[in-house]
Amino acid sequence: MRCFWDERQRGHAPAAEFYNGALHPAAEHGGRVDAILAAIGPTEVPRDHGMAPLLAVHSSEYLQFLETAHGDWRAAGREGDAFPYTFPVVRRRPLDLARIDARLGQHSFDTATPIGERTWDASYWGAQAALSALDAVLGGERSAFAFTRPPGHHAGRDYLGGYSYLNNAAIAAEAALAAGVRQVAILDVDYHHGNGTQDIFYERRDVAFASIHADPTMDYPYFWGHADDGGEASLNLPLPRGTTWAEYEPALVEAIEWLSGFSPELLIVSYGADTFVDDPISHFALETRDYAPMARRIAALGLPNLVVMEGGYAVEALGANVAAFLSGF
Ligand code: Q9C
Ligand code: ZN
Repeated sequence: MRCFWDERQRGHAPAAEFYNGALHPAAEHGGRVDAILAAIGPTEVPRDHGMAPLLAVHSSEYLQFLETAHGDWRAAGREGDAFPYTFPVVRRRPLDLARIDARLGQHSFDTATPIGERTWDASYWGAQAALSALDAVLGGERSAFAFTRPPGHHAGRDYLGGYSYLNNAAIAAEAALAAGVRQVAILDVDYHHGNGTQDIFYERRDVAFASIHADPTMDYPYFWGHADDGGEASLNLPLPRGTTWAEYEPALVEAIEWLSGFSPELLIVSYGADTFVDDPISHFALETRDYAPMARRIAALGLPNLVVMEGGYAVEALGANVAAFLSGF
């Protein structure tokens, strides 16, 4: 399978994330990169598609914020990665404030997603990897893999969170529509609900979104992904902690059947390996041997498909899990 990756994506190297009242070593760290690259073999450098496909999903104000936030943080006299600490939960005035702390709070929904000096550059090239994998599929490849890192499915039109800055799956979906694809399906199999992707297409039918994830009454991102949540064309299948392949597979079959009801012409898979039993921040119980059957079920939809990388933090098993999944296509 053709795989796309740009070395500039390594520039995003967060040291820490904040939760449970303390700083913890970042789960989405650079060690994931070597684990995945060693397992997937040769990769191709993405083509630069410029800003237009990013602007089809994200607001120009948000993209400017991402590009300038770390510089503004440094100019305010701060060290290290930029973190938000105050959030405009009550929005009674226009959010056109210049102060870096106001802008960080305005565009963030958590404190796990800091902005470093090269976060923008890394995210930009990750999105270009997704667009280049889309080119490969539109050019006749059955499947292609974009090693998108940082991940994307928690990022909305004008917000970051969940280690995600640019929504790579959404950017590829919009680019596919712009290229003449009439109906897109996005299947999200990361452990966490893909709230950003759902939000971006909430009022749309041309991009159907199905997600299988940990029940948000127990797990991040809490405010999205409940069974009764969802827009014009979204399906949420929350599953309990401890879910194994025996319980996961029927949900996957349901999601696939639901998506095929939209007669999609292209499938985008948001793949997270954080459903793995030993994932350090997650609580499902899938095994490495489950990922090839999972992918074969998805491939049986018979659609041209593009896989983008989302989460997966058990670094020792990460390469094997990604390779197993891709082998099923
Ligand atoms: N107790 C992705 O997998 N919070 N993002 C973790 C751990 C953030 C996950 C708290 C989880 C974000 C792409
Ligand atoms: Zn995840």
